[in-house]
Amino acid sequence: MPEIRHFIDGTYRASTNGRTFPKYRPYDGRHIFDVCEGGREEIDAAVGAARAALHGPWAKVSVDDRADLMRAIAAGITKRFDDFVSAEMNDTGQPISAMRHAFVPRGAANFNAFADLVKAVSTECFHTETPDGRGALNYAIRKPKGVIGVISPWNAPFLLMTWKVAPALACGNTVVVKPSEETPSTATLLGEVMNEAGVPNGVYNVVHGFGPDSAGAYLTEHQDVDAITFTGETRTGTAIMQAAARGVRDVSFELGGKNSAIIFADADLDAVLEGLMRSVFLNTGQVCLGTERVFVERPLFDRFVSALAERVKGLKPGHPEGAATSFGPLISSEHRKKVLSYYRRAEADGAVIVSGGGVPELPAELSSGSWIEPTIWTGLPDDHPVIQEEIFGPCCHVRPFDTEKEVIGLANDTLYGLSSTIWTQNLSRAHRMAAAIDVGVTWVNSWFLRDLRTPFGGTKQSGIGREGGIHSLEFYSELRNICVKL
Ligand code: NAD
Ligand code: 6OH
Repeated sequence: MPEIRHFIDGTYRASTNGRTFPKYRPYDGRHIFDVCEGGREEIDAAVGAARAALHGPWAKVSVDDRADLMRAIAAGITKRFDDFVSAEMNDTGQPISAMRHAFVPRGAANFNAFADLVKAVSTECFHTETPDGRGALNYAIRKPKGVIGVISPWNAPFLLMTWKVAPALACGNTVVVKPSEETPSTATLLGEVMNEAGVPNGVYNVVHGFGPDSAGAYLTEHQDVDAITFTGETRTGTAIMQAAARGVRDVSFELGGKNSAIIFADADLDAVLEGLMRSVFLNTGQVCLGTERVFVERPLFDRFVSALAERVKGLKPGHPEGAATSFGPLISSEHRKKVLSYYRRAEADGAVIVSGGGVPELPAELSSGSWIEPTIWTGLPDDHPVIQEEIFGPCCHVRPFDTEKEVIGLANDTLYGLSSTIWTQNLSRAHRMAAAIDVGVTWVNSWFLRDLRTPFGGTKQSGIGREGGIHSLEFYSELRNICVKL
């Protein structure tokens, strides 16, 4: 049985105590490898290596040379493209096309984007008047923040991990990554790319394990970690924030969402359907930006619901490399239990099940995978858990609305504030609505159209801080002011 090891100080190693845990492949339930489970010893070793590199060879690398290394890492990912694609596909079970066209290229793009950005960023400078008339010059410099703890989730593992590692390294920090226990492979493979690119030992480290009482918690508690960047559930963010409070360490949080799509009757219905098929069902609904609440202006409601249900019939579950496959499994049987609990609750509480609602039949070789049906409901009350809680599955509830004011109230009636989509041909209305919906990211007539220079993050319980462009550079560096009396 192959084993996924930690990557510490440029070397792959097992846990000293020999502990491992099994990884089951989501599409057929097969035990495909074991993963070393890190404890305090591995976290200490990784944080120690990161600290030594920070003050050692890495400190001497100029911004230009760091940017060149970022490009070399991106090129290394592209050179090993197929390896990253198959590693991510085995971990997540998602169709290979999503790996090829979205998730793996975006990993490389993250490094290229921050190679550009870190070279272009300026700092403030003020000429300050003084009573003696000679003045003073105030200017700011950027320094790395230090050792960054990176804790990442399983839903788009390579994209989300590199979205943090790339700016952290570009700013001169060193990192210890704790990938999700469900998706350890691409973070591990990236170690080889780092070594080939010539990144000094200790700059990029990976320790595997779980959250509480395991590598995740030990990393966040470690007092030699200067800041923590985390993507995952809001509940986990609360625990990490408590750990970060000791030592007053900074956090950047990308958390859960319960995102809305608001569809006006004047919208281009084909574009809406294409958009919603992606925003509800891409990655089997396991996207933080995904739509689980759909509000449709009443004159379009019936037509929209039946047209969406018709399109859902075109989603084909199957082997991730199957030519016809367009729909993958959920990440694990445990996550399926959670999603199915919402399916049962919706049914028990009288939802109209427009499509799906259960577990599909698959051929014998795939039947032990964590498959689930894409599901559309209508008719639930606004305070129902299906409408209030993040399900993180391939499902949405569709509800009619009559006025802008009403739908703004409905869309904002949530603890979350990550993203929303607004579909209309009336641009004034689109701008008006976008400003009124309390989220970090709004897409008008599109979804998940990303420019890596823009601020990305959530309001309310969807996160703290923004990443992307200058906002990442702000988090991953310390701005220091220097005042020189002239
Ligand atoms: P999760 O919170 O269960 O786990 C994320 C990571 O945190 C894993 O590596 C896990 O091992 C670790 N962890 C868990 N408990 C910990 C603890 N006490 N201390 C330290 N580490 C701990 O999230 P998940 O289920 O892997 O991912 C799905 C969630 O992520 C969803 O809620 C989704 O909305 C969210 N997400 C948000 C964004 C965003 O940009 N806002 C992006 C992707 C996913
Ligand atoms: C969540 O599942 C996807 C998040 C996407 C990003 O963080 C991004 O930068 O595109």
